[in-house]
Amino acid sequence: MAILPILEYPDPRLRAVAQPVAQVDDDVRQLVENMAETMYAAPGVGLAAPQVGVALRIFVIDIAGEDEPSDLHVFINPELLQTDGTQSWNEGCLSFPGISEDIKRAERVLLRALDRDGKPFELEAHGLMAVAIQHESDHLDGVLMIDKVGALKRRLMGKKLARRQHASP
Ligand code: GNR
Ligand code: NI
Repeated sequence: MAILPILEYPDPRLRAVAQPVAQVDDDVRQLVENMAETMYAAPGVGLAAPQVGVALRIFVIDIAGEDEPSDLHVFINPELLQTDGTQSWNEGCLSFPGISEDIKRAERVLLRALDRDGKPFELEAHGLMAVAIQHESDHLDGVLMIDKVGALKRRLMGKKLARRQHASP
């Protein structure tokens, strides 16, 4: 197991469209384990492979609270089948440290993906789980939080990030 470095905006690797996993083999399972360890260490509620520099369609999510048992979900080659309704959530992103913004997304999603064994499954999700699935799915297509906010907020985000990056060593 290993904790992997998380890429931060504006790293160009966060903008690439990730490729489907051809075969869920031991290398993929090793990557998934390392992604989960990296997510828990951060800590974050989700992590997509492009955030650790791997251009593959994989993400992990665990929305369990601190006082709850962990509940790791692994998604390989996910496909959003349906989305319904709207909700707004104050989102963060490990690739935008120190930033959070209200972002509007679907309230319910239905998706199909492969699990750690390469077995297909479908999942219907609401609330934070649905938000996290959409946030991570966006990462696989090179879409980031900053793309989801209006022009004014985007400028403010840009300034905040520039200030942070200027301040950090
Ligand atoms: O840790 C994270 N928190 C979060 C909060 C609200 C909506 C989405 C997220 S995902 C984020 C981790 C991350 O950057 N995943 O790509
Ligand atoms: Ni993110």
